[in-house]
Amino acid sequence: MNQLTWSKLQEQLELELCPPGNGVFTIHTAKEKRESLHKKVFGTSEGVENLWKDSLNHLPQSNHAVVLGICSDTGGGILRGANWGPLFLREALLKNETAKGDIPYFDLGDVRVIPHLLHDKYLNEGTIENCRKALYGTNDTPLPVGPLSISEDVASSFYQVFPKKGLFGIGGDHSTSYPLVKSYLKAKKTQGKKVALIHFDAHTDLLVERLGIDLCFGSWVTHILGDLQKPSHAIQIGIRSSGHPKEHWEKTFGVQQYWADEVINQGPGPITEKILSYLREEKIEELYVSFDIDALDSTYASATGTPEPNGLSPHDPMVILQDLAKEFPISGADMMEIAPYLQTDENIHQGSETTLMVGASISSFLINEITKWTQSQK
Ligand SMILES: [Mn+2]
Repeated sequence: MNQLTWSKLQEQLELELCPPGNGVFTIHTAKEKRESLHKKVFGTSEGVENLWKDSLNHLPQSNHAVVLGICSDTGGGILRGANWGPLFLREALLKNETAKGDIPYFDLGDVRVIPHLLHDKYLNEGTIENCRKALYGTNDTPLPVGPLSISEDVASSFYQVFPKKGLFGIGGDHSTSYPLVKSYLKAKKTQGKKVALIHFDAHTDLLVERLGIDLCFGSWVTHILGDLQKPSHAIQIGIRSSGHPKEHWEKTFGVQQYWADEVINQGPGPITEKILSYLREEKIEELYVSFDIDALDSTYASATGTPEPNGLSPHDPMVILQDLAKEFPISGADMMEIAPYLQTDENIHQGSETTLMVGASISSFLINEITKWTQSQK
């Protein structure tokens, strides 16, 4: 069954991905930021393509969390700009790392993104052929072309070859969690592992479709529920912007929700206790954490497509995550919807720096937990 070998996967990664920070197709925009990232990762900003390919040789030996950037915001649609999340968040993560070699994760690189595409199922054959030529130089390949399709191809191959490694995805709009979570859940099912999804967000992301599109930032959760053992293994925290009350979502979809006002009024401790006792009861073994930065109040997270007031403080998810992780290992996670060029609130001075700083501190925690889990796997 497990026919995919590391050398095949390596070929696939070299075709479907590009060096970290290069996922947005541009020459000049954010060039300095990109070069600065490359200096931190590779020690130079020259010849990065080859240095990145060489770096992939070390993946099998790595016992760190593996980072994958998905610079796509095609699945968003209110205020765009989350395509810059992977470059800027990495920069924020490495702010204090000066010399090459201190990077606290293994960087797989970025998905090669054609910014007009989403998923291959929305494309006709002619477009797929053209885009294959553009990305891979030939039409004679079965490789996918849309960012969600490429991401799912990469992540599912990754888990086939490395079932004991964990991915940390950087989006991207929240639709880019769909391929990450989908492939994670399928891999865990194959391994016979019982897992839960801990989803921080101001929104439920539980539309069936939005304007006819089923895989977008507002609907991705709906389409992974069937891959959980029970829909109640999806636990959503921080919800506050919704056209329906909590009961509607819990009854219609079977998910569990803790709205932002519950977390604020009861405190993160008691909420975590409830989640923990449910996870114990259900004999959950591992967690995937999907974090939409808009779960945080807009004073902390203004650089995002749909900032929302009355949200969590950065302290709340940290308390919840730290307490959950003491008992349930986090074996996969992502940070979504950070749009560093968006300055959505003029009253917040340097809003994108704040957003990146809090996004980086939560991401560091999650990356570190995935690394701990990886190192516990024998
Ligand atoms: Mn979301």
